[in-house]
Amino acid sequence: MRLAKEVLQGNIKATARLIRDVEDELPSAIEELKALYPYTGRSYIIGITGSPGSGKSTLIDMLIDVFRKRGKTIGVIAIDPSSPFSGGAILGDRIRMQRHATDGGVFIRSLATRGWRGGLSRATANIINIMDAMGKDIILIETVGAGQAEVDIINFTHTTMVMLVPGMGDWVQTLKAGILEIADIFVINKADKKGADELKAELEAMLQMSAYSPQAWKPKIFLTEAVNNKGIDELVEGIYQHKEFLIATGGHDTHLKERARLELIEVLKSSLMDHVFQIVNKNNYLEKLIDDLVNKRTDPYSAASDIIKKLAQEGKL
Ligand SMILES: Nc1nc2c(ncn2[C@@H]2O[C@H](COP(=O)(O)OP(=O)(O)O)[C@@H](O)[C@H]2O)c(=O)[nH]1
Ligand SMILES: [Mg+2]
Repeated sequence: MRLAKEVLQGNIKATARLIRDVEDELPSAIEELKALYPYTGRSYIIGITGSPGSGKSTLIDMLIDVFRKRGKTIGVIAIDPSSPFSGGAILGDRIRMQRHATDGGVFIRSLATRGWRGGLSRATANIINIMDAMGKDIILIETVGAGQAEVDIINFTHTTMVMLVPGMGDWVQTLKAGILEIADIFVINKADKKGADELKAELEAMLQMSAYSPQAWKPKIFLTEAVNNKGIDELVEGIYQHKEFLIATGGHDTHLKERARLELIEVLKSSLMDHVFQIVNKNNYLEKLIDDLVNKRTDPYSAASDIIKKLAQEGKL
């Protein structure tokens, strides 16, 4: 538990080391995570989802500035499909956020979307918890919102921002991914480009057609030019408004509960599967079952239930 202690003191080296150990799935990392858990649940978590190139990293860079001026410490987790399984900051993000690299109040990590045996959302949850325990006031998570795991990550965030840019392709793609429903705030970035106002009108019309209950939060729309540092203060105000709304309506507690539920289920799933694979890999049991399936001596439901019976017999359940 040596690392956990140092993480709690805000030690950057120890934190980076623990994140690496978590990525490498070292058993010792689990012990450190257990020791940190009581100190989690204090950060305000903000998700930014949008297509690659829409300007998420650029916006985060600007948001860091505003939050730092307000005295907040920041953690950033950039989840990037193009990033190799390295754990280091990927080049683009490193360039775009490098002016904060020497600021001890800012901690930036990139996560690859592939290579997570225990699942991307569990990996993200672990890294959120580490930054949270480290004492970061705000954690910003950048995702492209593509796979299911990335949509799941939204369950960890207090405020979810969906970024759009002028141009139909992006708009349709977002609709398809079904992430429209999860937005607390829409950010229309690259407002310097043609079509931003039309996109805003289109969005407004769409929101008007959606049936929000009177008590519910109605998504807000902000126009930004991240690269020119325009519209950022207004957006930050919008984030704070949503935060106030959450606190006033008890959504903050609901969020903690949902986060705890998701974490437990994720860990449960992967530990159960670990046990399952220990059993089925023994004596070629899995291969035998597959053979039985191919030869129609059994069916997937009966085979799965046989595996669960075996788990119980071996005292794993
Ligand atoms: N024209 C314009 N370009 C922008 C704006 N914001 C970001 N960009 C550019 O868009 C490109 C992609 O930005 P990046 O932040 O890496 O996007 P990400 O993939 O969503 O993280 C970069 O070249 C940025 O300089 C903006 O408001 N207007
Ligand atoms: Mg980026």
